[in-house]
Amino acid sequence: MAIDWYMDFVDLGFTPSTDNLVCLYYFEAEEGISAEEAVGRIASESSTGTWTTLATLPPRMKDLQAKAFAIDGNFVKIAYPLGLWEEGNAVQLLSGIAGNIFGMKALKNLRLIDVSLPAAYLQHFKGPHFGMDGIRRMMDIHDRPLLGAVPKPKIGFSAEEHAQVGFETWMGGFDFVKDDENLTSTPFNRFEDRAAALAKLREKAEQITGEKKSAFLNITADVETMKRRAELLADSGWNYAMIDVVVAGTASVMTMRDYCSDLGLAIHAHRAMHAAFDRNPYHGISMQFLAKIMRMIGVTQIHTGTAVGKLVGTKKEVTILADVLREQKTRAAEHLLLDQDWGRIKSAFPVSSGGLHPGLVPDVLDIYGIDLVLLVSGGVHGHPKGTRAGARATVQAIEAWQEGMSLDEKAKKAPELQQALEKWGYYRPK
Ligand code: CAP
Ligand code: MG
Repeated sequence: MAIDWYMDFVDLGFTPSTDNLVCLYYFEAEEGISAEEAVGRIASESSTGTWTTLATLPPRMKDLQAKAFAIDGNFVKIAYPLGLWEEGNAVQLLSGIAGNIFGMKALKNLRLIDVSLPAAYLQHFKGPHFGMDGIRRMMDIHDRPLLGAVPKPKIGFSAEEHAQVGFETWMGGFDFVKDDENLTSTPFNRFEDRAAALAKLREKAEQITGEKKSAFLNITADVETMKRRAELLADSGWNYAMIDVVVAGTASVMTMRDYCSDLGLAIHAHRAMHAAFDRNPYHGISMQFLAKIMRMIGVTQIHTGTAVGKLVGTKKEVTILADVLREQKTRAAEHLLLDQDWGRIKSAFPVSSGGLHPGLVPDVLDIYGIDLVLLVSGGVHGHPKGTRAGARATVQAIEAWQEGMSLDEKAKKAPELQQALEKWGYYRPK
């Protein structure tokens, strides 16, 4: 009598229907396990199966089983019937396609690369409240990247000191002041104090410059505290809230998406901790999968890397991430990406950050173009003449790129850029 039934989850002649969810995985089977058996185990454990055959099965079982239908070397595509999934519950989806399977003894490695979400599944999600167009209208910025900086050191300023650095950042021509991921509310810099101090100086900077200024204040905490902080932000005239979406968790992002949307707040998503599961190319979950789930839930923007800055991430990866967030449709690319039609779901901005300075701005813009939130932090506050000059130098680097001029050429008439290049040149930090 058969002990297991993994092969029931493999059908290499199967063609997915338009309402199936399809996942692309990279897998490495353990010694002694065939590729077909390995993918059958993945399909089984991520849908309806258990490790052994069962005495009784309800009649609907056949219709709910996932099917591994295409094996190409170490890559497999698995189709999941729509009926497996609760409407509008992203957390439940992760418990299936990104759950137990990563710990199976029969696999040496397993990586979830992408999921193709059918219209029938997406219809239960709202996606981003604003979209890139909505944010551009809200900020009145139409022909350049959105620009922000995190006061550095990451944590240590009082609320007043933090707001002063923020003011200098705005006065240098930047649009946003961003909290760092590990700054929430500390005894020396309470969230409420920071929000109030920044709001006062935001008004001053707006009056002086005639430009719209804003901030990404980090509300990350338990959900009830996040709600209170979001209300406070809306009450003091802010239009964004920031959440560390990985550490806060998918469920809380779902709750806060609606809460922030009702308050008219966009969501800046920081991805701290993502590299714990996306850095190993053979195991874990890809960043593009995280980005896709976050767009589906409805963050306004999420960090996607720089390719040239201090943190890992290749140019290819960054380009795919930008497409996943910005495009209405993405076309499959072998072993990298699946087809996706976002339908009525709005776009989200990629955010490029980490180890940037004016000398690297053209490289980042070559990759992303202007539909981008560009964060330059150490590379602004470390400018020899201070924050305001550092922000100016960054704006000048963007202008140079837009004018098709080299930075060295531009620097002849842009002293702040000249000083930045003297300090950092085209250095790529590690
Ligand atoms: C950038 C940053 C961001 C990283 C996160 C930092 O500062 O604020 O947290 O960009 O990485 O603390 O490092 P610098 P990613 O510009 O001073 O490096 O955007 O890749 O998620
Ligand atoms: Mg940071």
